[in-house]
Amino acid sequence: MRVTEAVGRALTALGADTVFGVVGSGNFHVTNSLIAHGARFIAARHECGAASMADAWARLAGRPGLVSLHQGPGFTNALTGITEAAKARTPLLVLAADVSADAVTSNFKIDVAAIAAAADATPARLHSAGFAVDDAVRAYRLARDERRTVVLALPLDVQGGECNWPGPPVERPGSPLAPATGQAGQLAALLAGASRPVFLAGRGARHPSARAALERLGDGCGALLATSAAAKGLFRGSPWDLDVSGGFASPLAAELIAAADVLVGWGCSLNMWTTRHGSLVSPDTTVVQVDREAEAIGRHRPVQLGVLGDVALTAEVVAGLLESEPRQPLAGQVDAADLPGTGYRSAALRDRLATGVRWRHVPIDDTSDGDRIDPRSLTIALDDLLPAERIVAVDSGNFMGYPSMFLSVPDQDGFCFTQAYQSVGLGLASAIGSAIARPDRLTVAALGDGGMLMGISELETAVRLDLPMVIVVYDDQAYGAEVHHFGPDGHPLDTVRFPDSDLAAIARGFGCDAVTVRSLADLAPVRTWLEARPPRPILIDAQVTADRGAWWLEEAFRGH
Ligand SMILES: Cc1ncc(C[n+]2csc(CCOP(=O)(O)OP(=O)(O)O)c2C)c(N)n1
Ligand SMILES: [Mg+2]
Repeated sequence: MRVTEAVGRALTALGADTVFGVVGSGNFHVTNSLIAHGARFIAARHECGAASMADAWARLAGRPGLVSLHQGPGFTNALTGITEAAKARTPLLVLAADVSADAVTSNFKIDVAAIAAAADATPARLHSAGFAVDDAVRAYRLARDERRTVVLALPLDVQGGECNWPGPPVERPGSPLAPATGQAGQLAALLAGASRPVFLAGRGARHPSARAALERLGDGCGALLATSAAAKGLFRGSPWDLDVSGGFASPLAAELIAAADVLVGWGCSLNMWTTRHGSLVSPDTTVVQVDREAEAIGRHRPVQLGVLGDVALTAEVVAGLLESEPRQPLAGQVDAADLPGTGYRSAALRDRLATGVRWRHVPIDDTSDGDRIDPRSLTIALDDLLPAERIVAVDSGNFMGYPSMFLSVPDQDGFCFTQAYQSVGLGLASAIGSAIARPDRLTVAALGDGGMLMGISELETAVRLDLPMVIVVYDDQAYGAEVHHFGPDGHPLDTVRFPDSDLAAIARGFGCDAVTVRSLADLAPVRTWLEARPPRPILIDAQVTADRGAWWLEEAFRGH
């Protein structure tokens, strides 16, 4: 059997059913082999878009995404998207064609493994025709089981070789990592004695089973429930949900998190973003980190207790320990979650959260002037207008807090936040990947004008695929992040300001519906579009006010 045939057969047998890419001669046969064995191929218009689509798709599908690339420039074009995926620990298998071993003078020759490693990805290679299936299966499993972005180089001479089909790969499912008894007991004791426990759930907790286990444990010890941005939505619907911790935290959420006496990170790195450079962790707080990877524990900040274990399983085990020695309810009260003195929870706090924890509860001084719209009012109006069953995909820039804070999402699969590399320009492609992964939901891409124009080639992909998605552009005709960062010091800003480009007209040219929005009344066509849901995107070119930088921006620049 030809190697490309065997590799496609093996990968689809492992469950690879969706492949993103741009096809050239080097990945033509392997892509067709994947298709022949049942995979769906999504042709992107730029390799970086293909990588970001696959990244978002994998985050929502919960299994490895596949990217198929031509050798040389096909691979390097994809590098920013690959780096984002690698830094976010997205399970991704990049099939990167490569020159033959003897093609030392080829224009396409680069050191694929060195570039992959330099971008935080894991290099792998088809070493020979005889071992090609083994190499491909190992690379897929590494991506899936270790949540790695693996770049599998496919040399053309190996691709063209012949091999024997070894039969479909045999799977041996692993079991979740149980916490050590001593560590689980220590955590149970800490939570039993906590007056104001707060859980911070991160990317490693993005699963309904983790939510169920954390809610059970939270009920047992009276914890308030927050997430990192990567896990936004996980506790949606719980009366104890504080939403996102960090720069995007609402004032009430930040106040409550900062007053915690025990803070437990669950599959959460507790990095500078989630802790607001540590300011959300008071010096007296006991910090605990639960993670299934030893090197993650204490990596970003010191912790008093590290628990090595799977999030859901550890929460179940600790909940069981707490339940075997329950707190004593006060006389006459039956709902333990309402008990004053039961951890952080009380009836009064529940009422305070219900009316004060969301950003839209915080009054704003609307800066809309009829010609330009306040991005906060715009986003609140969209939150009301758009169906609740949604996925919000956010690009990078000054604008990014508005959708992150004012658009609610239904669960842990409602927010696609490709910000591990802080690249501008990935948002549209990650929205497309989200829309493909979850056609049952409305995908909302939230972009700046800079990010929109950087990734614009994928607008053709969204139109070609008939994707009914909403693309909101917070259009300030500038790289606003830079304007607000450097402007106050009097620096010249000509390099980061642009003349108006009519993004609505450009989008119509691609085949989208489009509307320019200067006031809330201009959103009427969006309502009509939502009622009709035509099989094409609608782009909202929102001419936003930009008198001052967003309040999270200074926070962000401290991290540069
Ligand atoms: C690929 C890349 N290039 C440059 C930057 C630096 N940068 C950060 S935010 C930003 C401005 C983005 O402009 P826009 O998308 O319009 O969002 P705004 O800040 O105006 O809200 C730039 C250039 C980056 N993060 N990534
Ligand atoms: Mg802008």
